Amino acid sequence: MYTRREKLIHQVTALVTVSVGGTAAFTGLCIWNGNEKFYRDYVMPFTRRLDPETSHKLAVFAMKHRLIRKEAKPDPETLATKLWGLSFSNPVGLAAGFDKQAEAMQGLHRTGFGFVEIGSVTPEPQEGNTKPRVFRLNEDNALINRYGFNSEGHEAVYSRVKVEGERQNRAIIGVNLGKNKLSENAAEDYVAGVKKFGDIADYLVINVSSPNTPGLRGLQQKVELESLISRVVEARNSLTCSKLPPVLLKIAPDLSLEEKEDIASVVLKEKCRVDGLIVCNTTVSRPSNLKSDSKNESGGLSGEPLKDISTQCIKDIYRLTRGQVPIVGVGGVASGQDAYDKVLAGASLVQLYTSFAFQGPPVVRRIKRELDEILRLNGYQNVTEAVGKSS
Ligand SMILES: Cc1cc2nc3c(=O)[nH]c(=O)nc-3n(C[C@H](O)[C@H](O)[C@H](O)COP(=O)(O)O)c2cc1C
Ligand SMILES: *[C@@H]1O[C@H](CO)[C@@H](O)[C@H](O)[C@H]1NC(C)=O
Ligand SMILES: *[C@@H]1O[C@H](CO)[C@@H](O)[C@H](O)[C@H]1NC(C)=O
Ligand SMILES: CC(=O)N[C@H]1CO[C@H](CO)[C@@H](O)[C@@H]1O
Ligand SMILES: CC(=O)N[C@H]1CO[C@H](CO)[C@@H](O)[C@@H]1O
Repeated sequence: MYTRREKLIHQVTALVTVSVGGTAAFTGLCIWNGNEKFYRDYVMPFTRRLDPETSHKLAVFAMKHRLIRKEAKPDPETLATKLWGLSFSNPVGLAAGFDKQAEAMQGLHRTGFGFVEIGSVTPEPQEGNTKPRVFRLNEDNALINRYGFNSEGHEAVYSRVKVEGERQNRAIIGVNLGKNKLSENAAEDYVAGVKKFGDIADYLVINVSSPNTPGLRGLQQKVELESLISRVVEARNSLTCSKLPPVLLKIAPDLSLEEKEDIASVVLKEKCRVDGLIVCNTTVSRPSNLKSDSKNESGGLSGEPLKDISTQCIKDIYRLTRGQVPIVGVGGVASGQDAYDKVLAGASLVQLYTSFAFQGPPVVRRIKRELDEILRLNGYQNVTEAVGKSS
């Protein structure tokens, strides 16, 4: 019989040998017993010493081989959410970019996420930018990335999603569609994605995340947007599968009010009527209070510094779309209160990435527990009742 402390030491030793011993020793993570403190005090400080891309790979590896305990407790009734004909047992999803190649969906599902968004996936395989391309801003609880959409391409990713889709107890899977860097025509790449993944994705995502194309302003930009979205919606409507997947549009936080108004007015049009908006992507802005050395790296900033920017963006979009288009709120969610703030601002579901990178799997359970408590405390029977209550 081991004491608690001996067990911990054993766990830490097993984990530390990862750096030298490779995969076998990595099973040290297996012993994880759902202990938030263990993660906070040992696992995450350890992974923080690795370069962030390696630590991301290790995390995907752990999830892929399901080196985590299955969340045994069923989600509380308060967190159950129905949207697009799908039944989410909880509204906390994993944002795009963590499981880009769809390798770890089952492990992520077992961790307790209510849904998992894979990708971005581009039609053809592509390498992305040169390394280093991810930076950890430890003092700011933030990341900067300029991955540049490394993707194994439609074919490879499709075959994995298909396997997951045929499982009994499977994750709700969103597929985030990207465009190839060298592609001349973004709409064509998205349409190809709709055709490829339409029959197996629970929802599809396209992005208009680029803040603004220089030289393309006002009316012209709006016309472009309209043409892009209508082509994607039309491609979805012509699918022959039994259930048409909802199409969501992901937007950047770095939009002027005018650009937000344009997007809102476009998506409310009949032929551009998307089923949801994901608000938001990373920001190219750099809030002046950033402390970490890497703050001057170029790329998209995520995590805590994005939190309030994102919540404000959700409020704006909820108001501009008059609550008629469901919103997935994402950006700096790291606690139940953060998730609740997004819901009050107008989000029906939330997603996270950076807090998962910093805190590991226990963050999911904690957010769910806290959100459940906060909802009850405020007299809400479920998440849906609280949507948009602060807007
Ligand atoms: C390393 C990294 C890679 C990402 N890759 C993608 C991507 O491929 N496609 C995408 O739509 N969003 C991507 N994102 C953005 C996230 O999905 C999310 O919108 C953003 O990080 C804000 O959430 P967070 O503050 O919880 O991280 C990425 C984010 C990070 C940190
Ligand atoms: C949330 O509560 C409302 C009642 O306020 C109810 O109509 C709805 O069905 C509930 N949603 C879920 C998913 O249970
Ligand atoms: C998100 O934002 C980054 C810059 O912050 C941009 O490079 C990227 O194209 C955007 N879109 C997606 C889907 O990530
Ligand atoms: C992954 C992906 O396709 N990202 C694209 C998002 O949209 C902008 C244009 O609005 C492109 O520049 C990105 O490449
Ligand atoms: C992209 C960039 O300018 N990087 C610089 C950020 O600042 C550090 C020092 O803090 C430099 O080493 C980088 O070259």
